[in-house]
Amino acid sequence: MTGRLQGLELRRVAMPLVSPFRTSFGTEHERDVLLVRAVTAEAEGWGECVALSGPLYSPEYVDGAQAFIKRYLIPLLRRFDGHVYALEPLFEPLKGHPMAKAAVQTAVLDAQLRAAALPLGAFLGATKQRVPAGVSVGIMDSVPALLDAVAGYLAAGYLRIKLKIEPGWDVEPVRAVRERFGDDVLLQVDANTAYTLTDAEHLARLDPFGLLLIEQPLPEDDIRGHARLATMIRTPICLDESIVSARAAADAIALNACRIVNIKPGRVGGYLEARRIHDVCAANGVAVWAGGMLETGLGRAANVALAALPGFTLPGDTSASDRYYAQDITEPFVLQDGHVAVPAGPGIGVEPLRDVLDSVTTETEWHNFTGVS
Ligand code: SMG
Ligand code: MG
Repeated sequence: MTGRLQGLELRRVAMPLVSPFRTSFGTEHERDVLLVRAVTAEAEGWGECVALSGPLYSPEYVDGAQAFIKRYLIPLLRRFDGHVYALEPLFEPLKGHPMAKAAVQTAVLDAQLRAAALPLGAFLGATKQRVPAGVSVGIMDSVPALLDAVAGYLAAGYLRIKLKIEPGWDVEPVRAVRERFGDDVLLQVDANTAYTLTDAEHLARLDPFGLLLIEQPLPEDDIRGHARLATMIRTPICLDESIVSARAAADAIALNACRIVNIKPGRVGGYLEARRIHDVCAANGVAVWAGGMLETGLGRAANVALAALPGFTLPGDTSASDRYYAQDITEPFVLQDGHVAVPAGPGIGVEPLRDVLDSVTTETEWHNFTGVS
């Protein structure tokens, strides 16, 4: 699995969301996505950069990721003709920018897997053909609006509900969802770093509701705080933003800062590192699940393949395409019996719908690598 790169396309697409998505750090109305297309003589592959428009979830943002790829990764790629694993040491001297690196790595991986006729799931070690789907529900203006949204998702078949929370929108929405839909619904919450350790007593008020987990209550670098919080509340702590590498996962587990880990390949530099985090967690008996960054079908396909690995024992944020998009840029992912099918074809297993892709494209740049010795 090697292949000289003939060039790289950077493409920006603007995808309107079916409804605004509000978290503790902001509201998304439209998804401005950077796509990377890697072209070799044998095949082409796609990678989706999960950076948001602004640096609010993590330090990266989409314009910055594109600039970083252009200025720092493309010069390295011009001479690259190795296995995708060789990209990691090539990119390693450049600090940070995991989402930009992941998008490029995924595009190259997809091209190499397609050339080798190997599905991404098989490459990673997937053991399932379909994965249980959860859904992430944004902060709403009112509890009745939230209950309507949750009712709709449960009727569609989602197997787990995640509520976004923040100070002022936590205990009451959780109580209301439990009262209306009962104790059997798999329910969890995600704070996106909105609390501090001084909120421990307040967060303990979530204990009676039997949540699967509370995701990233404290700041990204507050591992010790999460370990302390874990002794003060009964709800299991899951880390998202804090888990930036397999080493960070090993440390957080050793320090008892989390019992569960959310894995997002973009946050950790790609699917190779994501696979290592899965392995570290599995070796320590820590459950993992697949996170999401409102991906289009291209990014979703790869996430679903990852979620099919054996350590992914909790439903992920691997929703159907129509959770976010009326028109996806691939054939839509659909919910069947609360599950999403793992693509069976080579690489990520899906193709963009060319007309749709072109209709949402706002900018394309082609970087040609041929003719370079
Ligand atoms: O793709 O369904 C999805 C999004 C799931 O809540 C989600 N993602 O912190 O886990 C998280 C957030 C990050 C993105 S919020 C705009
Ligand atoms: Mg999260």
